[in-house]
Amino acid sequence: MSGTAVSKILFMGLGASGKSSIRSIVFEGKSLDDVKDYNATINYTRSTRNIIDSAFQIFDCGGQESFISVFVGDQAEFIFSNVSILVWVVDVSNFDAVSTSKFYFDHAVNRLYQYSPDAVIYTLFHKIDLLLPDMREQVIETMESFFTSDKDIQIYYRGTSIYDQSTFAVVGEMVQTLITKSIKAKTVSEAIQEFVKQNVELSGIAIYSEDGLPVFEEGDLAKKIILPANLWLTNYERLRGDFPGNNFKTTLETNEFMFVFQQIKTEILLAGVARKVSPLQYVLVKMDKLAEIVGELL
Ligand SMILES: Nc1nc2c(ncn2[C@@H]2O[C@H](COP(=O)(O)OP(=O)(O)OP(=O)(O)O)[C@@H](O)[C@H]2O)c(=O)[nH]1
Ligand SMILES: [Mg+2]
Repeated sequence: MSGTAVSKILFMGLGASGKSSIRSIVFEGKSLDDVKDYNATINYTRSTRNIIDSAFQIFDCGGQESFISVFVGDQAEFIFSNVSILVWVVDVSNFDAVSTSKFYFDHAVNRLYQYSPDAVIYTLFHKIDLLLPDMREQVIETMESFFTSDKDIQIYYRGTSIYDQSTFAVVGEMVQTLITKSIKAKTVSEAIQEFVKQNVELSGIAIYSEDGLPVFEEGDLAKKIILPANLWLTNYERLRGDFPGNNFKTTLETNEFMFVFQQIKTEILLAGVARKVSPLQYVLVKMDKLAEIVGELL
């Protein structure tokens, strides 16, 4: 990586749309309580993360118009260079602000295309919890057709809320695309793929960063792990305090599934899910084996 600048995830969007809430929940382990009050970001904040040998910067840009207009204006080259992912956050509950958001979105996309033509965009229709469940799909559809661009640039659309697992899922998706560039990540990913192929009773394997981001996911049911994994991570410190020692793992059974969680390094959680047709003991042995393989690679 030497010589090349660290790639950026750039959070932009109007004020109070939820950028800093998302950033501090998924990257800084903050709780919902911590982000209840709105504190406007002045200019921008910059932090660096390193997940599985891939370093990236997170820019959280203040959304007040006085700031955004400078970001897409005089500071554009600095802000929009070396960007891997632009995350454009739209507050879906604030209908009045949508056209202003689109106005700056267009400017931002032009700047992105100019300074980081290979970047992709995630447009988050955020605070989806504030819409009636019946309305959500249609609102997202309408917004999608509004937040388009004539530039040749990939735009993904997601409905998100800090009150469910959607923010972790979508940011995990982003981190997955960023880390696949590192050799270590490739090796781990191949090892998990191979393991899932050879052990069909495991229907999903996932590896989570300490913040609860799914950085590897393999198998049909891997996405089901996210909620239990985050609950587990939330309580891990306390559990660990009461039950010290190595090889600490827990299981969770639902009517249909069996989840196994195992911390392989302090900062990494390995989790697996199996349908309940397989005996638990068997699944535990398999997971031990996988923990050994992955532990050596990481
Ligand atoms: N209902 C709901 N409220 C949210 C959600 N996400 C954030 N909020 C609230 O909306 C407000 C947004 O605050 P921030 O995250 O600081 O907004 P921001 O986009 O960083 O704002 P600027 O820094 O001014 O650009 C806070 O009061 C949050 O509690 C969500 O998913 N649902
Ligand atoms: Mg902010």
